[in-house]
Amino acid sequence: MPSAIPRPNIQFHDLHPTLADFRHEAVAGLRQRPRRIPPKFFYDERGSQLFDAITATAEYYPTRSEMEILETRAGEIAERIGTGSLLVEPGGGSCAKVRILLGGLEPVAYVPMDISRDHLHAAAQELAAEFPWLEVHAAHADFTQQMELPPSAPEGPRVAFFPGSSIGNFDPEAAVGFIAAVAELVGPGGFLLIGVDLRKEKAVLDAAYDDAAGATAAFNLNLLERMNRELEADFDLDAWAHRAGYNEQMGRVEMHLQSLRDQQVHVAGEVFDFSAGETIHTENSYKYRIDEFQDLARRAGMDSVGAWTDRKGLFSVHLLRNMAADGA
Ligand code: AVJ
Repeated sequence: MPSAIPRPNIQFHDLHPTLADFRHEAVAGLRQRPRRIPPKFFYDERGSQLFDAITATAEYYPTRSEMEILETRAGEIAERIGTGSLLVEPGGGSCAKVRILLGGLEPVAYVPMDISRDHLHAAAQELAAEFPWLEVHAAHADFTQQMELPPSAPEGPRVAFFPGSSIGNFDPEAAVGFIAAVAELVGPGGFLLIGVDLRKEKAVLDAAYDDAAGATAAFNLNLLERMNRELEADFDLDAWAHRAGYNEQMGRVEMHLQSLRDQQVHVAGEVFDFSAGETIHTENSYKYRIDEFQDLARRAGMDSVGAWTDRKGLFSVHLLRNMAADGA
């Protein structure tokens, strides 16, 4: 009888469930000057929904541009990587873009890692049902803290997938550190397939991060609502505004929440005084030219073995390889 039931092709692993310490990091960030809260805390259930709404706006081009590149180049990418790899996706909680790659890549297993546990479990379950031949090892982890594979993951040439220009949330120095950590994870000969948003005209970037329908504003303001929900905070949403824009000098879009008046707010039992005009820095989204990003990757020990853009030249996908000699 048990032999008639197909063995489920999915496993769940809790690697570092306690590291997502919203209370600690939010309060510490609000005490700083300028005040800041790390963007990884955008993604509670509501935040993940609001991000999906952003990707559906006309102004936010990254998602559809990257999909175009992956769809057009999936064959080429699979040819350069080869089949039978262990495919790892840090932050891959929605398991969405990887579908484009699975048919051509035929990995031995797929390991999505994400800080958002319920989101990850639901998406991984759906993926495992859709691809019954694929072993899925869903790892609940904060990859910004530590990158490690679940011990039961099978062996195979390792490929990391980091789409969406999530790399843009890191300062360039931290991006080098992240890519170096990925290089170590995939080992000599291992690959990183990574989506990177390109520098471009300010007007296009400003619109992409302040869409007319207000999806991005709602996404940013949800951070205050999340503190109200989870940290016994009392932010008055009418007294805060979404601010976003391209800082050309720094090569990044910045997002802030701006206090519209002098006000006092309680968060996790602590009192915070905000003056009118004061901001909380909530996100940086760095943009890179192709050659600029290749230089950055080389500093992390990875060489370019492919770079593609969409037809409009808005977004790029890089294939990088750890060129260290085996055993080095
Ligand atoms: C998910 C970090 C790639 O920077 O474009 C979208 C997040 N913030 N709109 C980005 C985001 C505002 C997004 N990343």
